[in-house]
Amino acid sequence: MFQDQKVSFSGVQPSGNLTIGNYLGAIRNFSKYSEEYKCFYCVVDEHAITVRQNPAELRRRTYETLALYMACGLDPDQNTLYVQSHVHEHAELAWILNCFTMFGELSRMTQFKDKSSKHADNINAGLFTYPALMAADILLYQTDVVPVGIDQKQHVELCRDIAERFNQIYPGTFTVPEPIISRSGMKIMSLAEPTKKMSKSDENVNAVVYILDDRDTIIRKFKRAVTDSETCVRFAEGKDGINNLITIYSCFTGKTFEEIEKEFEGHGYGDFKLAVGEVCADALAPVQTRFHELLSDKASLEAQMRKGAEEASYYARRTLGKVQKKLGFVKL
Ligand code: AQP
Repeated sequence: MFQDQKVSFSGVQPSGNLTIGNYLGAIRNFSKYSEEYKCFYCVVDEHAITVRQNPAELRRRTYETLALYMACGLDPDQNTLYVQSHVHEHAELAWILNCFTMFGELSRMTQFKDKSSKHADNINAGLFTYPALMAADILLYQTDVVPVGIDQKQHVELCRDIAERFNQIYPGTFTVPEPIISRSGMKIMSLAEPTKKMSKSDENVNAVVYILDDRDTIIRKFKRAVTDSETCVRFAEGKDGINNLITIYSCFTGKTFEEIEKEFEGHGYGDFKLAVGEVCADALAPVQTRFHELLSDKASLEAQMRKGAEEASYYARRTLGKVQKKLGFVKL
């Protein structure tokens, strides 16, 4: 579709204030692909409504997520940045792919199990079929690579299975994508319960560092992070809290775990936590400055949304048309 240029696609839900998990696991890595790949990065608002959202907040966060994409270095002239609900082909292809996705496959998805236990009063069909919509997002653009955090790997693998199943019946329809989990895409865990993923929807704000937290808040949250009763900074089984802090420090500094252990030899956890807070705050400061500049100009953000949606629709229409034709839908 893009004359030999490979395609990268990924998305983030505007389902809460974005965390350093979203930043390190996903957004920060997106810009690496801009030179080599044709890139589509989407604010996936349709995914967000699988959990109840406050309409005003969803709207605000949709603008904010787009602004954060740009503040994290995604140039809208080099990347197609857009909002999922502005390109209706996502929902249309999702319905079709639902018919090629098995109940058993969806039942095995870890995220469905986690979210249905968290939202026991609202286990809706959308939450269950979320991976079919995600497959549609990816397959619409004949995507080659999907940069995601490791928590989303299972969904990308299901997307591959769906694409292969569809291609077996209707050969040559979809490119089968690969997930890309970068070193810094390791799972960032909650600061309060380090066996649990850091999530933007966590009710405990002290468990989560948000991209937009101010410096003092970031340092305070790291100071309070749950660790263990030892004092030595080393990565080891059972030391989930310290392992998480070492991972975060490594992601922000590029240092290996061994280098970090050496750097903090003879220092206690207090010094280490402060250092993690400081590198995190330093790295996020320029992102925050740029974010506030971008957010103050809503008209430009809307123009960007419109441009992104037009670009994305052009390609999405082509794939959806091909799929409909292969299925035998009548075209007028
Ligand atoms: N803790 C994390 N560590 C590494 N990567 C992460 N990602 C999310 N949390 C972590 C990556 O961020 C991208 C966007 O995620 P999403 O918004 O589509 O949904 P999610 O994975 O469900 O993220 P959250 O923060 O946990 O959202 P809520 O609380 O709304 O469910 C993905 O690439 C993801 O891997």
